[in-house]
Amino acid sequence: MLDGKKVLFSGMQATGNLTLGNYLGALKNWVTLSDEYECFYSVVDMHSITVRQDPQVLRKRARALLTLYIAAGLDPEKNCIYYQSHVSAHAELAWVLNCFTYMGELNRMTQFKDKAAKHADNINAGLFTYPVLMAADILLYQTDVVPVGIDQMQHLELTRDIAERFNAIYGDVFTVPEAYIGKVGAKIMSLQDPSRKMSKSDENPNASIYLMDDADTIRRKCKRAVTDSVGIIQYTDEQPGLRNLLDIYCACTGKTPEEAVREFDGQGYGVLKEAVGEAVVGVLDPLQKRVAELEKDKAYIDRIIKENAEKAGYFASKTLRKVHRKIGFPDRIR
Ligand code: ATP
Ligand code: LTN
Repeated sequence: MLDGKKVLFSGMQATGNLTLGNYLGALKNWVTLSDEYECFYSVVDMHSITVRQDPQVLRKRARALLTLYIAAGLDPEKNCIYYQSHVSAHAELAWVLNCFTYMGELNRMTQFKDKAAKHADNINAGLFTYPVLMAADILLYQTDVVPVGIDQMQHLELTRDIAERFNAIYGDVFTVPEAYIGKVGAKIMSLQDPSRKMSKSDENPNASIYLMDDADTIRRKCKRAVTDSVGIIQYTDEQPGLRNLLDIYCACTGKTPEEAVREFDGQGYGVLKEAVGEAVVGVLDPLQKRVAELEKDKAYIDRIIKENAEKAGYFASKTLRKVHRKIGFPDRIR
């Protein structure tokens, strides 16, 4: 609880270009929830370096992501939008939590297994302990709720286990957080292989719709989306490509799958694909315009970055001090 409100924390990595999956699965829900909670939205740039990054590109992407948070509708005067690397308490708490996390637990993380397979030449310790830094992000702010896509559920469970383990030894130090998974758009699949999630690190550019794709590109990608040979528009697991298109359509229009199926009853896939393209353009076009507007106002964004890092740092250091005291680190002499 902060100022009588429950606390929400979430973050995204500044790696690759954001996809429609990131927007519908995470960012869109953040905006919906932002009135109800005291919110911390971090650009988790420290997580990004678990795979190699070009320094200039990383800096640019981090700023673009922070700008996007605001463009998506998060008011930075009310929500704490900041860079993880500006608040050193994240790294400090992560170290402590490393000592309360087991190798076996980290070994089971599917994201680690996927990323290790993908980056076999750079399986660094940071990639392995990535979920511990994520736990630190969340626990530092005494977070109640964490809105994420389904793929992050395993990390959330681990965070809860670490918090409970710590609390069992030292008393109630951390709030044990709950995940918030949105009803629609929780897992948007690749347009080229509907058995895999849409991902910003996919090598095939046609597999993902990027938030900054222009209208024609979006329409073309929807038109080329892999479907099936059944030829009937229905919402079923047996037609995963079609189901994904309907999910995208519903997440963009606010309709239910039943309504969408009724709307396209008896029509061909081409009609649906076209409608999906238009629905996505309808969501992304205004978003891109707001990004362009915000990018012009450098001083405003700079002020947000500075003030919010201070605000986050203030709350984070409170928890960190409590942790230090509980585990027996000597008091500072002031
Ligand atoms: P990468 O593919 O490079 O690992 P990513 O696209 O999964 O990255 P993240 O930064 O790991 O991106 O995720 C940011 C947020 O977006 C998380 O909350 C995650 O659950 C959500 N998310 C990512 N991909 C999807 C998707 N396809 N559908 C729904 N939500 C998603
Ligand atoms: N691991 C997450 C990003 C992330 C995060 C967090 C999400 C880092 N720290 C804290 C929610 C809360 C991802 O890959 N999507």
